[in-house]
Amino acid sequence: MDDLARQAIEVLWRNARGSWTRPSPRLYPHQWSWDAGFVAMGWAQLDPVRGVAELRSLLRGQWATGMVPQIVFDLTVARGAYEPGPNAWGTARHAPAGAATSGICQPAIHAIALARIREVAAGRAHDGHDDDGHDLDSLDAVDAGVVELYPALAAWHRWLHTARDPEGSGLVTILHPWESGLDNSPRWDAPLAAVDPGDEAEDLPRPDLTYVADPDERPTDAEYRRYRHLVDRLVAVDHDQAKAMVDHPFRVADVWSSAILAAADDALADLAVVAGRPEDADEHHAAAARTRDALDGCWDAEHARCLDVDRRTGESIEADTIAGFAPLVAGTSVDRTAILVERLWSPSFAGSPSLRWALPPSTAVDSDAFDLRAYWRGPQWPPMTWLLWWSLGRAGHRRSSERLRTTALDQLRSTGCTEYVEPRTGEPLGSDAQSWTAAVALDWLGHEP
Ligand code: 2M8
Repeated sequence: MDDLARQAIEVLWRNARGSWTRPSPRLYPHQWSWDAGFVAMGWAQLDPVRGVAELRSLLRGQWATGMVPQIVFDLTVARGAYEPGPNAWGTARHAPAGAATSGICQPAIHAIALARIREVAAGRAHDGHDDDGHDLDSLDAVDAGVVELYPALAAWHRWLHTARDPEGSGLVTILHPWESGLDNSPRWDAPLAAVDPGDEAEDLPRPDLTYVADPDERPTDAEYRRYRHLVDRLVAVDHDQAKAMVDHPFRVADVWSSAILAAADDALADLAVVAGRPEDADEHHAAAARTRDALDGCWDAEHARCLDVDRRTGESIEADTIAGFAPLVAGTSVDRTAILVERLWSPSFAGSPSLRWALPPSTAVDSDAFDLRAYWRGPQWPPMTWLLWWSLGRAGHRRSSERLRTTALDQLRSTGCTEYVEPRTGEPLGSDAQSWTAAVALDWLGHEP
């Protein structure tokens, strides 16, 4: 077996906690929402039924409103090992009985994941991987999983389209940088700077800093004070979304999350058919189309990028980051796809001669905000490469997508299943056993031509 495959499988098993998987052994000891989506696809390469189980366990934390929380906490983890922990969120009244959760969400990758798991299971059943009919049974079990999970995913999307987009603009509003998943991206610098952290303690607990080699790899204390203040503000309104959408101090229409939702809406339409609800498919496709239109409205033609909108000021947020490629993920016109592919391979992104591997950095290399080591401000992140690879494949740009896949595998063979990568030296950063990295490695290896 390929060494990388062996390593990735070991990481998943090491991080598995029964039917769910922590993102990493120490830094992230609970279940995270969008990590679970990627991780489910990774498990699917080993056993599609285990992939479905990952999503099912995440959904045990789904609120009655439909929201799928960013974190489902493992209450056996030592208090203080991760901050903010379960007690900081004031969510007891909202989370389902028996589950402790945070009170915010993350990008809606889950329907994409479930559709992909089914694709893997169907492919195996078709190829007849084994002689004892196990692959056929596994496809049946995955289909039963789709029937079971489809209503929960439909409710999740409905919540995003209503609670987080009350005007039906087609864009999802986030109330915390953590909701974007790209926590300290330069995209959030201006709206976060406008948040007054009030009397938030100067010496907040930062257990995360003790798990990485260098604190510069993580967000700063100033950012964390604002992160904690935003949590406190949501607790103060008892997580009332309507109130928060009016006066929460951080409200941004996030193009990257919206694009993922659009792609997930299309995937959900396919799942609706498998789930015996074909009549729902049009509604999901229509939602995706609405988002694509809205993303057109966020297009900055001069710089070939898509920009988030600060809902408090109505202003576009100028930043050159990987999120500028949002239309690729959502699906866009042939012309715009071509423009974005050119931008992807330009010296600002994967085409920069300074990069050890020609893969998109999280922030453009020639942007003032670019930082080689700081988390989402420059390093390369394998799951984001995966999203672009997947999107290019779907758009029919096979050469570009295959180039990303093979380069990403080269990178991972050198760095192992690291959380993120210093793009110039190729130094592995963050956690060294990150589940979603292992998962995308397995998915890519499963797609060897
Ligand atoms: C990072 O975010 C968490 C907060 O959600 C953290 O920094 O503590 C991000 O990379 C996020 O995208 C990811 O889901 C999470 C777990 O891997 O870690």
